[in-house]
Amino acid sequence: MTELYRVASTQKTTATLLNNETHEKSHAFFARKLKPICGDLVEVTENKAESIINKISKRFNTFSRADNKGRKQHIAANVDQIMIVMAVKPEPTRDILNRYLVTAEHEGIEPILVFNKSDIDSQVFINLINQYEQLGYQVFKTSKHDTASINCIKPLLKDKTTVIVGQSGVGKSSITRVMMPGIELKTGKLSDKTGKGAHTTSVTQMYYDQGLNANIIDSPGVWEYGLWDMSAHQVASGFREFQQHLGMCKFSNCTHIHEPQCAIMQAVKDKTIRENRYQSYLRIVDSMKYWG
Ligand SMILES: Nc1nc2c(ncn2[C@@H]2O[C@H](COP(=O)(O)OP(=O)(O)O)[C@@H](O)[C@H]2O)c(=O)[nH]1
Ligand SMILES: [Mg+2]
Ligand SMILES: [Zn+2]
Repeated sequence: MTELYRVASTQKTTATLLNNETHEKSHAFFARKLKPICGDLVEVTENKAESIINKISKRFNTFSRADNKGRKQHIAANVDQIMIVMAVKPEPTRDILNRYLVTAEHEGIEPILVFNKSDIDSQVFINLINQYEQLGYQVFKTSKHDTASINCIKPLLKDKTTVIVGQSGVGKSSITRVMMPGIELKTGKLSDKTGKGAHTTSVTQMYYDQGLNANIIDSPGVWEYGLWDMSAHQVASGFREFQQHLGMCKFSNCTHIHEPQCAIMQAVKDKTIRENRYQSYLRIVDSMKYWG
């Protein structure tokens, strides 16, 4: 009988594994060309004293980002949800949130938006919260001083694998501590200011919480999040409210930037698409030129 394991973290040629049934921790070697990532389901061969990963199961999706050349770099596999934590302090930028949402739409990862530190100012995010709720996203307002506000999220995590992202200091550890008292997220030190340090992949780590039968994947440094080289069409289809208008532009290859009779630009005029989302779309598409 082959037992299945889930990769909790990887080092150069070894991986920390969690038994898929018992959740017991173990370690195994892998051949470099195999390239397992956090969240992978793997088969292991016991070889004298060593365990070796011999097979990676087909991934149903990946959570990825751009490497420093704009190529898609896989961070974690088989992810159900992404919990995007933002706070009154430090203030988030809208484009980062939208970039995460584009990835989520692409990979079929369910986003959960969390606006934390509401005790400092409960009004500042009202517009943002309303806007994203209207788009159909699950949005929560939390404070670490209000356990009930955090406990509202707990049922969503049950039996799932969730990636948690957010700028350092927004309260990821604080929130996780309330929802999953048994685990302690590591503090990730990055090798450079951009957060794109060489060690970024190796600190991505999956934790199992018995209470919720849930995994949480912490990937410190993902906050400076860049999308890999995508076409305008791919970016547009990652904006949920654009989807119903796509295919209705005069030109089938419309980038929705300057073309005449563009259904997206018309929808912005008609206010069925918010100006700030469209402007964010333009900036994201524009940023793709750096990957040229
Ligand atoms: N006022 C306030 N402070 C918070 C809240 N959540 C976290 N903090 C504080 O923010 C700092 C960073 O929190 P931490 O959980 O380590 O953030 P992380 O870097 O995202 O894991 C700590 O000093 C926390 O006590 C909150 O809801 N309200
Ligand atoms: Mg932390
Ligand atoms: Zn168009």
